[in-house]
Amino acid sequence: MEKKFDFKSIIGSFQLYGDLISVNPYGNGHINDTFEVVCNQSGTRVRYILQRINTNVFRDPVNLMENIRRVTAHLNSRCGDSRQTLTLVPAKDGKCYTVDAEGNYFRTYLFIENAQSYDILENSKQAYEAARAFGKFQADLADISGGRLAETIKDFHNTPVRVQNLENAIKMDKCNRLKDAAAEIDFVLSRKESCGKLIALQQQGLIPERITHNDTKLNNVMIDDATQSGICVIDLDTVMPGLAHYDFGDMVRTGTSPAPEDEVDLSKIYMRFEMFEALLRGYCSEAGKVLNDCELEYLPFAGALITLEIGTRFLTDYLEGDVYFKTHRPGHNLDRARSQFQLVRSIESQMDEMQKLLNNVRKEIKK
Ligand code: ADP
Ligand code: GN1
Ligand code: MG
Repeated sequence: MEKKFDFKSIIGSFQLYGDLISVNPYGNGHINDTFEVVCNQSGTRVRYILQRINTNVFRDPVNLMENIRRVTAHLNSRCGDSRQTLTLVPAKDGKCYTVDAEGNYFRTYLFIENAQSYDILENSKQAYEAARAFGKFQADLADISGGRLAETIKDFHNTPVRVQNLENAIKMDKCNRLKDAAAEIDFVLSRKESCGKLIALQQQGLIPERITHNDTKLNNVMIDDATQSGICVIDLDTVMPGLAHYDFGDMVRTGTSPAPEDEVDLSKIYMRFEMFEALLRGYCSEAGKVLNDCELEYLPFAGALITLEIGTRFLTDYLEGDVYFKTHRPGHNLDRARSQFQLVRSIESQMDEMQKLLNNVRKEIKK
């Protein structure tokens, strides 16, 4: 990581005790900078997670942190276990973040020990558990008090707006990359009509706004090493009003393929039906009680839509010159877009079976 920060002073401004031993980059996130901080507290090695908020992406870090403060306080009042809810370490001035001399915003969380987040799920038990944790998260936040949470990114899951952004990027072709992406552009534009489906259902009053996580990538849930249960939902920057489908859809995108998000060998990318089933059952075991019939009906569709949407965002970023997502090689965003579209194909081809399974699960919930 080429950026240099004055970690001693940043960490010194939080209510952390003991001697700082090390600070190292941590995790595989595409947006924020995450660091593992190790301190020596009277002979005990204690770890924390320090994050620099990406303010190019999150323009209003103060309201973002206020959302996170409210959400973690609410979850903590439900279950006071510091391994099951992220715990913010306060700064010495009482705020839940600090700003360094260069204007970078940092926050610190207690480190959740003896648990992992997985980029690729290894088995259907993990899928069930991760989805159950996200479903519980959604259900637990249904009665958060204090007014509507701030929208940390406007139109974050507004798929028609995401397609419009792609069309703008096509018109500009700033980096002369259009020539490499014709097939991918066709792929999105040929599905344009279905992109507004969920928003239309919401406008018709058939599906309600809820508090959703909006970034339910499967590596945003910690799985306990000993029990393999999904213990804690993390990465709370995008917790805000949304639709249940945004969360379930992104779980299908990230939890069903055996290959990574940027796999270049497209033959390795497909939706494992047993993982879809585990996600659906895990999610519904907690959220099923609150979802209405129309919400349930569109869960399989959400898997295809959100995968198409994130692929569209990768493609747009490729055309715009890789300005949003962190990239690690030339063409990285285009590779990511291609892999997402391959997964969309696979999800679409299994839609009938997904719908059949959904009907069974729905009957089980109603019993
Ligand atoms: P990003 O927004 O960049 O994805 P995350 O908040 O998801 O950042 O953090 C990146 C990674 O750091 C996670 O995938 C997880 O492995 C690890 N991580 C984040 N918070 C904690 C925590 N409190 N305890 C342990 N590991 C954490
Ligand atoms: C980003 O922060 P991270 O890596 O969990 C992105 C998500 C995308 C995801 C694709 C704020 O998530 O929307 O789905 O990359 N987060 C933001 O991997 O844009
Ligand atoms: Mg993350």
